Amino acid sequence: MEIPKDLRDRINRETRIVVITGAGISAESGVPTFRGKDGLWRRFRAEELATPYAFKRDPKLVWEWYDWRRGIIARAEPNPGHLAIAEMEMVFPNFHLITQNVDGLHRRAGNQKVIEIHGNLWMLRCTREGTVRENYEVPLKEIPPRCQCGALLRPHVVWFGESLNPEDLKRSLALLERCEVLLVVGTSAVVQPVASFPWMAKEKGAFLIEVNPEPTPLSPLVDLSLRGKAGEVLPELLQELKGALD
Ligand code: BJW
Repeated sequence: MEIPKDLRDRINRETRIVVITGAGISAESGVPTFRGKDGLWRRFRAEELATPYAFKRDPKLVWEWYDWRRGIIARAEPNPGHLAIAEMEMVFPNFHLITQNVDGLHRRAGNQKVIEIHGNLWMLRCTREGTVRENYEVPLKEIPPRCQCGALLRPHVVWFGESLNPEDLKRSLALLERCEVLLVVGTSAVVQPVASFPWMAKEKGAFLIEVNPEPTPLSPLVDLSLRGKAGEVLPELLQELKGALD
């Protein structure tokens, strides 16, 4: 891989780099993505389960889905794509990561400057009190799990039709406004508002890179399209970025 000169010219120790990731970064760790052929659980699509309406109608079904996913993620390990992004944080002091993933694998890989913009499935929230606690029980003893107060617990994640945490959103928008290089990895770029983030960064002059084996609605916008798996492309890209510092 050789990166274009206009990208190379932007790279120095101070370059403000933002990475946005989606489910594709964890695919090589064995975590199923949401859309495409891997996206089905039983006969349901994510859009039918990741909603407050689905939870209200059938909390047991929704929790069975999360329990299944927690089981897979508990056995999964960060892959070379996660590790390359963790190393980027060490190499570039002005690096930030915005992930749509709720699996926690970026933190396990070593990233600390992470905004988990759709939440984290190892955190549970009381539907009555709003209190949040960690829970790593796999499988869950009780489905659906309950708070000591008797109310249902729900995953501390953002479902369709729900607002994102305003503080996370504000921090993300501030990072996008100032970033010089935006790397978008493993997302189908259809779920809002994150799908709009690259457009905002581009408008402010960022250099956009996409890593995905498939084209997405973002592909026509980007300056550099790297077609391939994150676990293969990102370690190479990291070497190129480090090489540009010499
Ligand atoms: C690889 C790979 C490899 C494979 N290497 N790559 C404006 C217009 C229209 C609609 C809306 C709008 N604003 C809001 C909406 C409604 C809605 C929305 O966007 N709907 C669209 C589907 C149309 N958005 C919301 O409701 C959001 N809330 C909001 O905006 O509040 C204000 C508001 C509400 C209502 C109306 C208007 C305003 C909240 C969205 C929350 C999304 N939640 C989920 C579940 C989180 C919890 C959980 O995980 O259980 O988040 S849904 C699911 O999709 C999950 C993901 O984070 C998200 C994105 O998916 P992602 O990561 O892109 O995965 P995939 O599977 O789609 O793609 C994987 C990609 O990887 C593919 O491209 C592969 O090719 C690639 N790949 N292997 C690299 N090895």
